[in-house]
Amino acid sequence: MGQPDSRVGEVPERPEEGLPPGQRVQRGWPVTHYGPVPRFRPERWEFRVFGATADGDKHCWSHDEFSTLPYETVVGDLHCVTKFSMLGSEWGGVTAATVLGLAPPAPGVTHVMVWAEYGYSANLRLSDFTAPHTLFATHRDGELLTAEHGFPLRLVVPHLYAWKGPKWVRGVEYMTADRRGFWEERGYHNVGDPWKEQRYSYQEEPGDGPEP
Ligand SMILES: Nc1nc2c(c(=O)[nH]1)N[C@H]1C(S)=C(S)[C@@H](COP(=O)(O)O)O[C@H]1N2
Ligand SMILES: [Mo]
Repeated sequence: MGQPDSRVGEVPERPEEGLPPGQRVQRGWPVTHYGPVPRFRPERWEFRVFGATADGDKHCWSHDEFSTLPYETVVGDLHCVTKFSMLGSEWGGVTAATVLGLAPPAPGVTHVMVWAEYGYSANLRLSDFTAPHTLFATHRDGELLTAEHGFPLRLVVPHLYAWKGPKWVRGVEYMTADRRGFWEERGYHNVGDPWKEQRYSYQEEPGDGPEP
């Protein structure tokens, strides 16, 4: 553990195209999540970057402030571990790289926990988070996200299974050691690469997960 450089090579520069093994394309865009859809209250909403930041401070953006960050688009697929895939969406929003630039992590950071409403979370290797196509999305194919798809903000990590992309995301915690998120604690694979069919935690190999 604690050797992020050795893992950077595993993250593709751009998400691979096509259908990962065991997946199928379905018409439309189903809604998949655990629990209720949160109501968006702009005056209570803030986006927080905390944990092991370079300056030791917590960085917060109100919804108005977050809306002024540069808008960029990436093309990426959504692969649900239940075998549904949606290919070739254009996601618009703020790249993780932008957030990392505004709130840099401390040198020892190896992983991040992305936090959403109601305590949903997903852990990512820092190398997954810094990938150029990892994006906090407000839009898909030019349209604002609907509430059930994560409005006002969701994370998209096109090279991993979609549970790694929290809807209703509220912040990022920089971590100096790995820790399992919501589904990773409930039997899903710690890394979640769909091209390797890393679906369940029993498939994990040494180095894929936090030390017990
Ligand atoms: N907050 C939150 N985000 C979540 C989930 C969830 O349960 N809660 N489910 C994930 C899973 S398993 C999938 S497949 C995608 C589904 O996104 P969609 O409903 O927009 O298709 O959201 C992901 N993000
Ligand atoms: Mo999923």
